[in-house]
Amino acid sequence: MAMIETKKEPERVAIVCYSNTSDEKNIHREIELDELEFLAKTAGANILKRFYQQNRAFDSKYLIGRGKVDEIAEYVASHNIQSVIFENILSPSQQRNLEREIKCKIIDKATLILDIFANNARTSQAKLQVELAQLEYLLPRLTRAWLHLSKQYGGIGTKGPGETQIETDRRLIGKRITLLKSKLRKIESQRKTQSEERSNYYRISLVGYTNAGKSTLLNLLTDSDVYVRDELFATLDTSTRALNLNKVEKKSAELRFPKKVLISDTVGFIRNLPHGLIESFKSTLSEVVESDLLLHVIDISNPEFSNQIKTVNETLKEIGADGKPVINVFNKVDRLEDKEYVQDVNRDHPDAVFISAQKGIGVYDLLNKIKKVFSNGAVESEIRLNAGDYKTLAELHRIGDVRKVRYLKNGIKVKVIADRSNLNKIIGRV
Ligand SMILES: Nc1nc2c(ncn2[C@@H]2O[C@H](COP(=O)(O)OP(=O)(O)OP(=O)(O)O)[C@@H](O)[C@H]2O)c(=O)[nH]1
Ligand SMILES: [Mg+2]
Repeated sequence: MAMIETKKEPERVAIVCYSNTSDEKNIHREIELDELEFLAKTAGANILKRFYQQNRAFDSKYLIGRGKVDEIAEYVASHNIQSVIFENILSPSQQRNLEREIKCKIIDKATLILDIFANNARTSQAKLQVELAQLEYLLPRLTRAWLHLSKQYGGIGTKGPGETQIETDRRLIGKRITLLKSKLRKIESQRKTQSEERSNYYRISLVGYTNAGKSTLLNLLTDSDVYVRDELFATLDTSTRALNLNKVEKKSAELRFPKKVLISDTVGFIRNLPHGLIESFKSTLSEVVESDLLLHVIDISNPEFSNQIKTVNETLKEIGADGKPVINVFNKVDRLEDKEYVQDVNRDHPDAVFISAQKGIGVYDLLNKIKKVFSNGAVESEIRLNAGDYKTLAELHRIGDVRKVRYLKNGIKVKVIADRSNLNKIIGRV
């Protein structure tokens, strides 16, 4: 029997970006719209038109000007557009006003990202986190009009919370939020136990802008098979694997650390990530916060990489993971036509490593660099711990090379070689 694949038609979409700064050459406008278009495509949209408005007084009713609203409405009507997606975050009332005038589903960037997250969540933790973020974000937006529209149009922007939940009243949604939070707390405490078991390990996290190649690099370094896609937010769950640093020849034989190394891959960051989302993903990201070293993966082939670095650094600060040792890993060098470009970038980032996670270029450089961080940034220090503070002693064993331990009547004296910033954290505490 012949099987005919019937594929759902992609939703017909127009995208809109509003900016109140002037941008003469329109560089940013194109870049912002490119990224929004990539997000919308990931969610299953067919983008037929871009609208842009800049350098115009802010209109609290529609965000964009009335004239632009009419222009979009006309296009939507004549081209059978199903949704209009805004790069900007819309207030609930702006969304309602726009929906009324443009007469189709209006989606903002936060809703779009939540949608992709809902599609990509695999583990129960990720699913709970996404549902929580959706409910908290959508709660003030759950109006009759929105309900009506979401039923009518389906597709992007309506992938959950499930209709049954939408139909219950806000009090029930409030209850659901409380339940989700308590479930997440339980998962978090389990994770903490797991994390304590891991305290004998030196921990590395891959961080970076979405689509930079973090998962590809994890696979390369650990011979794993985690999900890789040319999509934004392909990864939502944290995967942790053992990393064998001794793939590299032992040159600095006198240093015996780190003994056991774990490396984790996690959700990527993006410009203007809605704050509530970061909030609800904090426990996924706690792996990053607890790491001893971060590998910041950067897509060198993306012309926006400098801004992406900024975004990542800001997000790291927001989750409380700044100030850790970081190696900047410029990835996708195989995509560069101009090989001298690497040298230019290297000049601005002298400590960076240049690799292709896909082609396996530069891996040994990277592994050596990781070892170097352990040894170069390392200082020898004598620390005095309180008597019986075996927990800190174990931590010192984990992060460094403990050379000498003397048990005194009133404390423990430890001579250790370890990375300066990791060591300072411990010294500041004891
Ligand atoms: N040409 C080239 N492509 C790469 C390289 N590394 C990764 N890619 C591609 O880039 C895309 C994204 O890779 P991922 O590893 O999924 O990126 P990620 O940072 O984990 O992305 P998210 O999980 O979505 O945030 C995939 O299509 C990869 O095949 C590389 O070194 N060279
Ligand atoms: Mg990934």
